[in-house]
Amino acid sequence: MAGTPSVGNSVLARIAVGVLAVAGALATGHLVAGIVGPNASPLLAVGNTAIDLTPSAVKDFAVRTFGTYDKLVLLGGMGLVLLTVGVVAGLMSRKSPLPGVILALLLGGLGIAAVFSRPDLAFVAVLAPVASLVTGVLVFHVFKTSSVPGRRQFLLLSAGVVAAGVGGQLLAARDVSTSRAAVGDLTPATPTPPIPQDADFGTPRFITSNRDFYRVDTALTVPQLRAEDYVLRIHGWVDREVVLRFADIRRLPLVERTITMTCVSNEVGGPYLSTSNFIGVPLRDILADAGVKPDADQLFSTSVDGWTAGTPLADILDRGLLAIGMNGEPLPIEHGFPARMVVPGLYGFVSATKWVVDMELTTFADKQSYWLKRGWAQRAPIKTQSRIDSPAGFARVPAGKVQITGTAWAQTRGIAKVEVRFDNGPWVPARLAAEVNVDTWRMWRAELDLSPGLYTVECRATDKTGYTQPEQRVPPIPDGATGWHSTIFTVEG
Ligand SMILES: Nc1nc2c(c(=O)[nH]1)N[C@H]1C(S)=C(S)[C@@H](COP(=O)(O)O)O[C@H]1N2
Ligand SMILES: [Mo]
Repeated sequence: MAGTPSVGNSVLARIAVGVLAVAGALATGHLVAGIVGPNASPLLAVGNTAIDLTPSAVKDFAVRTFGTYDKLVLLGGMGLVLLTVGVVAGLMSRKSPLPGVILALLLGGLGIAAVFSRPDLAFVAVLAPVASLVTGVLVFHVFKTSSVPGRRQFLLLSAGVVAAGVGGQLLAARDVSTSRAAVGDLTPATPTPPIPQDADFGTPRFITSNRDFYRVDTALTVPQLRAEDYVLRIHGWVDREVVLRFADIRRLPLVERTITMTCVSNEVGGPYLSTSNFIGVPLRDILADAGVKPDADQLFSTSVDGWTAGTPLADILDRGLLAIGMNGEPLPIEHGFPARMVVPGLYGFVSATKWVVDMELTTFADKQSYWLKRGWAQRAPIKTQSRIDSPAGFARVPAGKVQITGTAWAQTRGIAKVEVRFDNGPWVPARLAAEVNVDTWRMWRAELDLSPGLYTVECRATDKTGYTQPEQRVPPIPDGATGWHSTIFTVEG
């Protein structure tokens, strides 16, 4: 046979076998994961483990460079590497399937190890990487012992691979959206007061739509947790453990609160803040049932995906919310369905655990949360800040009266004053929109007659304690950025 120019030995055919093995393995794993637990999909399990093991500096770089697409880039990169390895193994498996089989065993083993390391996966989840491993081995083995695929066979198998992948995706999404739809509208017993007309100037709107609400989390794909399966355990330094299911929470008197959430990684002028009417139960009420022992000073919360946050108990008891709704609807899946925490005035990384399933009453001395271990602060109240929303950077506006609009926030303290200045000139006060409550952002607007030219406008806010945000720029790590936001624009002649 050696040297015979048959299809069976062509380089292209060997490459096809390698690609088919890798793609087939990933797709069958994804399909099985659709049934046993979406995050068991080998690519995702390995990717999520990689994210948790990645040094913070690399993670920061990835987020800065790829923004919201950082996870797609990671998944795509992993896929490319796997395909390349598959191609190499395909080429090497010319005489014997052994290189391919070894590759399948190694990668399958990696998937199995990753699944075991994920806190959100049950034992059955291991079936997903096992399915991948078996598929990989079979593809290499079958195509060596019989013959490599003909074109027709290859097309059929490729179609099968795509169908398995898409099927897995549909299965994963089906369950939880059905569960969320079944929850229906949420009507709070104590609604938030209506938002006054003059709370915003049009853009951005005072209430952020659920779709536009910023999103930040470490999850490679959104954790899929059905309301029916949801269990929240409250334990640690309590008189008695409390276990709440979703139905239990829903039956409690629901309150609604208008709150502006902010991410600590928001740069000066950045987009990571949004406002919503959150519906839920005050954590104070839930913790009263558990009876918190006096020694506890931290509420250590854990998400179904293993992410953790440590929140000062005092803030939790004062104004912490176990939220199940946003703007009248159940929480969107990517914002923590079926339940999350929200604590106004604290950055999300120390307070806003999504898909929260465990709350342990403990001390800061005893337990360290996810980002604390990675160099971020333990205490992280939201800093007084302001942002210019229009004109946009480098915009050209007509001469005459020029409108500068923006946003300011100092959750729990409230905004007292916002000022703007042009080209280092004197500070002039902006007009503030109606205040909704001290836990929300406040819109502002300044109108000035400007002659044609290039302008730099800056803004700064003062909160109700009399504190004015400082000029000095500090980066987000470890406890939030500071500095005045500025924008350059042109007034046309
Ligand atoms: N499970 C989980 N919850 C999480 C996070 C996370 O990575 N995983 N990120 C936190 C951070 S840093 C922020 S700012 C908020 C963002 O909430 P949002 O995505 O609903 O805006 O969620 C918090 N809750
Ligand atoms: Mo955040």
